[in-house]
Amino acid sequence: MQVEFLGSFPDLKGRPEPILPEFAFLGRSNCGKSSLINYLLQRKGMAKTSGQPGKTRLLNYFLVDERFHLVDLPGYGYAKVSKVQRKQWWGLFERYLLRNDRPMAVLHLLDSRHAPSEHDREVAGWVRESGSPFAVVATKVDKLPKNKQINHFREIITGLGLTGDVPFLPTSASENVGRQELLSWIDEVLTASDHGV
Ligand SMILES: Nc1nc2c(ncn2[C@@H]2O[C@H](COP(=O)(O)OP(=O)(O)O)[C@@H](O)[C@H]2O)c(=O)[nH]1
Ligand SMILES: [Mg+2]
Repeated sequence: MQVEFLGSFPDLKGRPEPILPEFAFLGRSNCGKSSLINYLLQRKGMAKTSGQPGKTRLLNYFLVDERFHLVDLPGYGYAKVSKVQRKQWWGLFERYLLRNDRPMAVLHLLDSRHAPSEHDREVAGWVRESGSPFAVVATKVDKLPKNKQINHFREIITGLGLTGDVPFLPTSASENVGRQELLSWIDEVLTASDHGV
């Protein structure tokens, strides 16, 4: 896999031109987004992982195999930020998701151990509203006992009100679960967009 970092952007202005489809990675801070991106790309330090949530405040763009853009969005739901900043982030997510000036798809990440939060549900609403193809990704499944997984998955599915046609992808960046499924879904979306869908 060939990966190139294209830059970090504080806002929608100045982003790479919408020539290629882009895949946005979105999730609550600490849900495992940076780890999942690094796992997917098989690059340790591509997206910054950190124990300090709320660190990534920019839209980070990567070019993958000269075929699509991967966008690492700031994590939401981190408590220790100012009201003003929180408002700015929410504005940014909403505009990013609803702008619709480019072909895009969304991977909405949720930590598989927790039921969806109010924020998760709000974001899920915007994702649906955007009309973009999306998949829900349950992260850190290695932290769940096997016999409990199905209950946690169900909690996420019903909590977000997902319909049966929404791909639901269980993953673990640390135990190598779900990478092929993620890549297949991305490939499916790219193939569909090649055909003008
Ligand atoms: N056990 C386990 N821990 C994970 C996994 N993915 C991320 N983590 C841990 O969860 C914390 C947050 O991960 P990070 O990728 O920085 O989350 P982000 O804030 O959403 O980007 C870190 O301590 C990671 O090591 C996983 O698949 N399994
Ligand atoms: Mg991160």
